[in-house]
Amino acid sequence: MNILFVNPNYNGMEYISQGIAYLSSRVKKDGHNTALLDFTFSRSLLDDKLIKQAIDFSPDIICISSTSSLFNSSLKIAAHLKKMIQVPVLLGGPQTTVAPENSISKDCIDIICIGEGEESLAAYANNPERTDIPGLWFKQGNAIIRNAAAPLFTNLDALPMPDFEIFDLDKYIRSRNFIIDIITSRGCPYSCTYCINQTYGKIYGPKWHKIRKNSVHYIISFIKSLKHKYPIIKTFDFKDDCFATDVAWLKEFSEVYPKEVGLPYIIHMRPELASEERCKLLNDSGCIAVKMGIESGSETIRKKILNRHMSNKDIINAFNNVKKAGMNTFSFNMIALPHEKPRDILKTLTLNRQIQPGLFSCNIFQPFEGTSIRTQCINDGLLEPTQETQNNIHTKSILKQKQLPQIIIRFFYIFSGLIVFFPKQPIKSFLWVIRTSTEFLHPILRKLLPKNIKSYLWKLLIYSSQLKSNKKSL
Ligand code: B12
Ligand code: SF4
Repeated sequence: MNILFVNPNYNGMEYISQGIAYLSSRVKKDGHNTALLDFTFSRSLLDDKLIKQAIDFSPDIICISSTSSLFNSSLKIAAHLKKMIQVPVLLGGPQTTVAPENSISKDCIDIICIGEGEESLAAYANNPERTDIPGLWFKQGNAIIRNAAAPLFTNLDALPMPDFEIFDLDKYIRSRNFIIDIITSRGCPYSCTYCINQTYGKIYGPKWHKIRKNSVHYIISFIKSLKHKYPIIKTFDFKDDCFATDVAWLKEFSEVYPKEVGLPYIIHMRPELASEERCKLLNDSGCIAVKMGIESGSETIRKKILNRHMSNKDIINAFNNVKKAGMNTFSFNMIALPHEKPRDILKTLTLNRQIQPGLFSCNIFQPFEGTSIRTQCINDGLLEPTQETQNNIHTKSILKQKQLPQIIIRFFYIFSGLIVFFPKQPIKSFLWVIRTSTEFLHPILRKLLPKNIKSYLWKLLIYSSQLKSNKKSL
């Protein structure tokens, strides 16, 4: 069967979709052909060149991978492709997992996938007549066949190595300053109220919260093959929800990685896990930067609204440990959280000011479907149940909160970097304000300017921060 994947990440961030990479390698293992329409570098959802590629491939099925932010783009592409290629459209990814009913209700979608899709897609490709495939929902006339999710596979090493060749990898690597992303695990032991891991927990039960990890051997073999094929790669970016949970794994990795790979890498971790021992293992093996979520500087909001139980002291210690070990830090934050007051936002910015992370991001909170925080927003009268969540993280809050008017949110959004970095890091704070101010002007600027000024400023901020760390040799 010819399987056409679509990455609707139109004009988006240049990160590899690990989901598509794993799905493609899994179906190739069973002898199917795959191709990808990747909108990441495209400036139009109706890109003629890409559409021609799709027709030339003559697919038997169109497989779109979508987050909630990309749902509208996915629908536009699906509707357009359907006019030209009369084959079923299968939509999968976080969007269908968190909002299956809404997703299957759209005319241009024929099948959806709930949860992890490797085995479901392989089963469909091997027998497209079946409608009892675990993990897939099918439209049949006016009826919908809703099959339960496929059982969670526990041995990640049993999956063939992800198919990165399906992407224009050279372009991805160059566009991100020679960094490439990889994932070594699935699942997260925590259950923050705004995160998809809660939904996965409901679908798969407690098994989901027990992290499944690839063996060190599997990961090193994959990285070595990538490094061999693409010697331009300078840094690996591990996109795991929580990279360093398993100390035994980390010890083994930190022995093998420097000898066998020897390139700098970046990870994401919970602040509670940033012990001196873990930080040393990470730093000694080549980790140059650790990204951690602070999310809110108010302990009450963190505990009661976000289900994050670390104290401010834990967070400060975590950032100190990472810095002391010699690595750069990156903090993630959200503003305009439910019931947040201006003084809570100030607490978030003040905590970051105290910590002085190498880089920080501060986005406007969005209540994604399927999360318990969204249900709470609806129950508390802050949100209409029918209100869809799109990607407004840089523009506005969709919550109705009298104590936090949009103008205040915009003020904090624009000046957050200034509050955090000035005067200690004046250039960074200045660049931040330009970047956040242009987010609002982005739609206008995009029409006026030949290039995307926002993305250049953002890259300048990130790379100026990473350059410092990249100097460190292993
Ligand atoms: C890496 C990552 C990113 C990267 C790359 C995204 C990408 N292309 O995958 C970057 C940095 C770009 C990113 C950005 C954002 N992200 Co992000 N990101 C992740 C993260 C941490 C890992 C994704 C991953 O690689 N997973 C592993 C792979 C194997 O799983 P997968 O992609 O889900 O694919 C599996 C299934 O979904 C399914 N599947 C997927 N597609 C398809 C298609 C078909 C046809 C089938 C059958 C099955 C199927 O099968 C796959 C294999 O099992 C996830 C959290 C998570 N644990 O998933 C958040 C996550 C996807 N991100 C999220 C969010 C909110 C964002 C942002 C809005 C945040 C922001 N501040 O801008 C942006 C939006 C970006 C966008 N264009 O949509 C949310 C999405 C929630 C939602 N309802 O959509 C997640 C789930 C995190 C969370 N807290 O809940 N993100
Ligand atoms: S720690 Fe991160 S990945 Fe885990 S549940 Fe919380 S937000 Fe999600």
